[in-house]
Amino acid sequence: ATILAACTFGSASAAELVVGFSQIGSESGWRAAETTLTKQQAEQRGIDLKFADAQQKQENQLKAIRSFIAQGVNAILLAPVVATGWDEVLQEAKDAEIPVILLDRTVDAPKELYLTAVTSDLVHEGSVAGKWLAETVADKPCNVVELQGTTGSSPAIDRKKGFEQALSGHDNLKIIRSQTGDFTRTKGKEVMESFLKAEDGGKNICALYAHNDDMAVGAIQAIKEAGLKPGKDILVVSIDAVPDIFQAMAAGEANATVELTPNMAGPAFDVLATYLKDGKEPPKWIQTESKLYTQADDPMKVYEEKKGLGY
Ligand code: GYE
Repeated sequence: ATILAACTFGSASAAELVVGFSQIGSESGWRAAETTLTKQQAEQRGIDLKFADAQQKQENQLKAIRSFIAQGVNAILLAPVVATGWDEVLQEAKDAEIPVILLDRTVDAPKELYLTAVTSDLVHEGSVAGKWLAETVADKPCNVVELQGTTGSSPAIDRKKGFEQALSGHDNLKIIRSQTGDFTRTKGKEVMESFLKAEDGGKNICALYAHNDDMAVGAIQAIKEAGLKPGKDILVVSIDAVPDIFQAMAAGEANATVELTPNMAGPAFDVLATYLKDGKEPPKWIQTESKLYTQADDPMKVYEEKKGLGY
């Protein structure tokens, strides 16, 4: 069922497309940029984007998807807040012949229930961060604290896995505390404060690994308020490469980040147009790049470059 009778299989073009986007929320600077870019990409392609912000609640995403199905949209974009609980609603979309494209996170559901997933290699991101830390500390004993992303989300699960894989074999590196900061600055600061209190004011902590830059920026504040130097007393490595982490790097308060592009919608809309035009199924995974940035990469120059890209 589609909104526009004219928009039947094989004749759909971007000009006629109505796409529902179930976005998680705006918990981080990265996600806000993804939303901005998705709206820009839809605008440029003449796509009518129906946007729904779930305030980080899965039940709101399920409601939004069912509403999109009832509206008879031509396709659905879904950034799934957690990895489980999607099979039923994805089956309903499939039964309604509405293709679903996953953005930036994956789901534990049969692959035939969605058209494709546009994501980075989340395990690889964690291992890039872990390898950087292992090389940086060499064989010095280093107690690591970890701020995890949203509990049950594929990035929290996979970034933890990749980081631990990179640390295996380096017995001098030990993760002594690990807790979710829900990908937000506020929670990242709060949890880092508790880590510092629990670890003798932070004297016992050599490094922080945060699953995203926003939690790292919050934690940097907590480290400073505890009278320690982030980036020196406690090394800081995170993921996303949002502008603010480059400002922290330029100030010597953060050390490394792994880049995640916020432009997931561009590739998604490209494969969707091809699929709707001639039924050509894309691969089930469209992988975006992961690049390591450190203080050696002229952080303020990168900051300026990033400022224009949706941030
Ligand atoms: O790293 C974080 C956002 O799903 C991979 O979600 C994405 C993550 C990203 O909250 O900033």
